Amino acid sequence: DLDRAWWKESVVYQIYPRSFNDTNSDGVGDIPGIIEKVDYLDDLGVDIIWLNPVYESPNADNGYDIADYQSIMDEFGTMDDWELLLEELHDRDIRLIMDLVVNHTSDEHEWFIKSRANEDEYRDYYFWRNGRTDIDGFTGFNGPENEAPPNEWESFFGGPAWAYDDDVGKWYMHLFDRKQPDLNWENPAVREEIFEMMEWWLDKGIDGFRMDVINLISKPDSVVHHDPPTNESEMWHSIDGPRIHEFLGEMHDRVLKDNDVFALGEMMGQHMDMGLARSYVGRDGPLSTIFHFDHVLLDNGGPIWETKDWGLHDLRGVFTRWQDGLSADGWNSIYLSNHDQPRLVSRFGNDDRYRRESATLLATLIFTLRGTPYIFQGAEIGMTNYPFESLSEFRDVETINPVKNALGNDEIDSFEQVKHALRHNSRDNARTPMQWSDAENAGFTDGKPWIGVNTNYEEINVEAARADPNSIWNYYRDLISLRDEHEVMVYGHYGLLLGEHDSVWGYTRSLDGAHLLVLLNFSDHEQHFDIPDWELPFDEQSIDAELFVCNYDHDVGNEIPDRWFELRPWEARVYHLA
Ligand code: TEU
Ligand code: CA
Repeated sequence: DLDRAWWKESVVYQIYPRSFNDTNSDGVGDIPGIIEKVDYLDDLGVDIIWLNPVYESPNADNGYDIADYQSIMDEFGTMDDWELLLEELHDRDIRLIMDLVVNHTSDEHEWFIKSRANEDEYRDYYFWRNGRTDIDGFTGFNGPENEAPPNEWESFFGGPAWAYDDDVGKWYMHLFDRKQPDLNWENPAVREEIFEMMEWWLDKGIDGFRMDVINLISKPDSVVHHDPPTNESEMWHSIDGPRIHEFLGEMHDRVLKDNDVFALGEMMGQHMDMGLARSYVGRDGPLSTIFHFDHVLLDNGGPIWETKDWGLHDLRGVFTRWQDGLSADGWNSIYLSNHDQPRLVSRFGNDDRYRRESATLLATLIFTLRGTPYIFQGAEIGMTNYPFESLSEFRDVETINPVKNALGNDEIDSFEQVKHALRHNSRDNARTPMQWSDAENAGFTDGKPWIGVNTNYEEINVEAARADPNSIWNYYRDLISLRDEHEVMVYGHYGLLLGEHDSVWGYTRSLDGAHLLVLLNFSDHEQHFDIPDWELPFDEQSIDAELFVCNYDHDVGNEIPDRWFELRPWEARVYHLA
């Protein structure tokens, strides 16, 4: 019993509309620009589009600060444009999931405006709390003199997680930017509004939601009940908070259960317990699958200007824990990049000498682990990080705010000091425009792009990639169609091989007597190794092996050479055995 679902068999393509394709020359991508590219998406072979927020927003956090959940941002087009996009996608059997951002709204949302105006009904839509006056000389928080925020929580974007409002005379909580006040899910009226809004979108015909930071919606008791001030570490109790199962369960019963939807939850935190993970996405859980952060926190985690070393052991360890943890119950999401992360080939591969090889190796990983695979726009042509030279080139609050704060309080001396870390970590690496061709601005816009186009667009672009049979693009396309044809790629059981190897990640996937043998060389050097036969779930003498996928010229033959292998730098090889 495979516990089949269409969203398990699908490949997701993520579109960041602002940077995808601009049709009216204002330098900002738009929905008509996506419509222009639906044939491109269809050609690539993807099954689901995840669209980053396109709702009305003042764009303090590029659409993650929503002012109206039921209308389209002017810059991106109209509701008619959006409806046409849905129709064009559905005509090609491509499904659409929308971003659901309901941990917070914009401070320009009607609910917040009414809440701030002290309208009774809306007062408790957000968390309004009194400041602290019990600490001497505690100023500088943009509140009244000698008043500190209700507690020491820090926003994920730097600075206190509370902002003072003069009219109300109280502080409101914002785990992200001050223009993103957190909604109070304790209030049943808030939940009702959200569920109705979700139903409204489902009635329009969408196929599911990607739920932004959805495991933050239940806040710790200290804030809910406004106990005396609490310490900073308590803010982490917002992650998987006390009523999270109750809230998601209610959403499931009320909205998700009766619709055949893909419910994808983004879940902050690190090292989630596997029992907890199964409670979210297992057979009886409210969600289909989640995004966890374990692998993307390997190389950072502190301030944005710090990086940490990681090795293959760490990366393989993370994925193996999740593969094993959800093998019998639940379903994984396999992503190596998105709009919040640097480019995958720059981060996990070698974007210089082995750009093609390492980008295709990473694609092999994404499509051969067990779970739903995600492509963030541009990954399919091996787009790289951007060589930022000054702070003025950045657009992202999560980069700019903390760096400005740190410069202000002398935590860092200069931009130069943090330049290399920002080039590595900043979310803006992912947000530079899609490179369509070698025309000016990479064919993204005829105007002035809202953020710089990577200077390598003359070499790295869709047009060039499609024309080259050995390109990263064609490799993605082949893997997507192979996954359609071979069930073992979707449902096969994951078994780790060579668990101690420093550079090679090996595993098998097995389903009903069919096996894949996946070998990935995560290094700039040749690797020679053999696989002990007791590690293999099959007898290689009595089984027919076929070289199924390889990111080098196929001159290695079909045989599995007595379990003795030589892999070239960043070589990826997949054998199919039956
Ligand atoms: O992301 C949550 C989140 O944790 C990131 O902002 C995180 O800080 C980053 O990945 C680490 O570099 C979601 C959205 O994906 C993001 O774009 C929004 O800014 C954020 O929520 C607030 O809505
Ligand atoms: Ca535009």
